[in-house]
Amino acid sequence: MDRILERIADPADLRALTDAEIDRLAGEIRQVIIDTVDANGGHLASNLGVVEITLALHRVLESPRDKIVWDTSNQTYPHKLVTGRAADFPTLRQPGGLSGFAAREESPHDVMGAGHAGTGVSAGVGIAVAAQLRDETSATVAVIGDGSFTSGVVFEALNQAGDLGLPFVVLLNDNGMSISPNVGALSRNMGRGRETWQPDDAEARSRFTPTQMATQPTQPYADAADFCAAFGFEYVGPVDGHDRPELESVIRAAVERRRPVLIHAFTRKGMGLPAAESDPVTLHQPGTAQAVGAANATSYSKVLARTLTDLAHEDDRIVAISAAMCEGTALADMQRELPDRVFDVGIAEGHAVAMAAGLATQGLRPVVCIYSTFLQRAFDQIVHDVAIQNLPVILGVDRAGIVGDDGRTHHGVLDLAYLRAIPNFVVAAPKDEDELRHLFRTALDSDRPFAVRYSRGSGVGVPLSGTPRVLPIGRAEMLRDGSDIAIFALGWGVAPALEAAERLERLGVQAAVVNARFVKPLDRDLICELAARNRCVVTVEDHNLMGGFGSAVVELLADNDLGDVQVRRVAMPDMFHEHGPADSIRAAHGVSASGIVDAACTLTDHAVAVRIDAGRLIVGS
Ligand SMILES: Cc1ncc(C[n+]2csc(CCOP(=O)(O)OP(=O)(O)O)c2C)c(N)n1
Repeated sequence: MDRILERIADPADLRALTDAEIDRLAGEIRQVIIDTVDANGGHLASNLGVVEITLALHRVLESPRDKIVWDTSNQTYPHKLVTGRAADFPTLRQPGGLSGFAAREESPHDVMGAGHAGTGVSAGVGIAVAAQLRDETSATVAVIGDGSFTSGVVFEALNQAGDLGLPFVVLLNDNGMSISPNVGALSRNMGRGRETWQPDDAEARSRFTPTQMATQPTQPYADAADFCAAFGFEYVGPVDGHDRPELESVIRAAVERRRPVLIHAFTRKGMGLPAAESDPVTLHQPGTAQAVGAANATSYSKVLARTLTDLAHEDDRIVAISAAMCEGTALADMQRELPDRVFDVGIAEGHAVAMAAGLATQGLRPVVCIYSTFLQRAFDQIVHDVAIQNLPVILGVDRAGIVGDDGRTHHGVLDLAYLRAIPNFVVAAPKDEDELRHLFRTALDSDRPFAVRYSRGSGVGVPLSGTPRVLPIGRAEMLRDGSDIAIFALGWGVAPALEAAERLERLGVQAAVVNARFVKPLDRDLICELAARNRCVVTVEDHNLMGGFGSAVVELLADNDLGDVQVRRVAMPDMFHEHGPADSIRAAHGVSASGIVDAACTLTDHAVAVRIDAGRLIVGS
């Protein structure tokens, strides 16, 4: 039988389908998503849960004239499939293929790109205001998950939209889950009753016929309605987020109100795939078999969680904080052992850091583990609440560097630039998972604001040596001496730097290799001494060029009258990097052992003449 999906070139085509055809299409969409994620990895459970919401929205609204903003946008696979991208869908998350998120350049139906949670309602407010300014009558709907709804920025947006009385609909997709079970009072109170809602039980479902627009919701939903009313929003719900005809009528009515309306839909994360319904945490974003980092080595996150747990058993001042990422940062491991010492604050990175500052004022030693990319949201709290107060808050900057398939919204290539500019901070990166343990011990011992950045995935596979020890702050580690060139490497960069030094040696070039360990403070004496001696320097890091470790070295040399030393910085160029396997993304920009060799060979000053000719290394003149 021909697939209906093949007939959907544009969302307008959905309106011509019968109910039976639409139901069949929902099944086809689920199957395509399951098959594609199986091959390419990606967000599975979130997408299976929004199939009916997507179909209802696209049947009622006329996208792209009407605007649908997908918060976070990791749940846009069904949307992609019905907006002309079904044929390209097998390329999802592949190099050069479709993004795993909404992407403005991919389709006019992706009115706003995203990847970070909580911004969709604000973008929707901007779009609705723009329509008003232009006297346009198009509708604006923002779709947001209950996990993302915990982001503080959402409330700022609701507050303004309600005040302006904008014609604007927020569709809250409430499945009770963030990546882990959702946390917080709002989720608990608004979600009351979710337990008795059963999408596969007709009798239970009948209790969830949508509240009519003008009808007062009954308890327990009065809480949700009161919450919305306080923000100037009309509350509709809860509605069954898998009952497409019902959703269509509610969305149509809400849009026609031409005022702020919040539709509260209950959905089941992973709907339609029993394995995803019963384990939406694991199947939130299953990966592919492709490993990140050394095979059989433990991940940096897991090593950190183990270390922190061990240290926390001995030191009751240690507490850990996660912003909705207990699984990803592995703090879930610590939570299982020391549940009272780990706080999941929801998708609230700014709050996480400011809360840590508060804890530190009371003599505790908070460790906040956040992915580099999400830490961007807490920049002011890092400056204002941690650094200016000079409080001993430790930032575990997870997923630092290129992360791979999630692409440009998720790469952690800016943290050095924004952290090393902040007075009072120590900023460090370990060369391997064992050093990660020592750096955290050092951070806990230091009584200072301290950030440690580490890569996604496995460590390099070194054994973990005994009890973590305190390292001297600001001291680098000389790994190998050499008289022609000095390679200063940071974190991830150390392993390829050592490999490059060996290859250079075979070419007759003696390279010194230094594990910088600290970006701030830099080891001034060692770096200047080696630079002065070799006159040729290569820096290596998994970060963008601008403001990174290499920039710090160049500044140091200039400030110490070594501005004439030749420097090549191996780092990612000043751009947003696409999705694909992390190693290939880095290698495409010379951030690899070969790239370091190439960079070294372009330095004109060193003792052995080595040059690149037509892509080949030529030793001698
Ligand atoms: C600022 C920010 N912090 C953390 C994340 C990681 N993250 C991606 S999806 C997600 C859970 C979102 O839950 P919800 O919005 O309820 O959507 P669901 O997947 O349950 O449909 C989290 C925490 C993020 N994308 N952005």
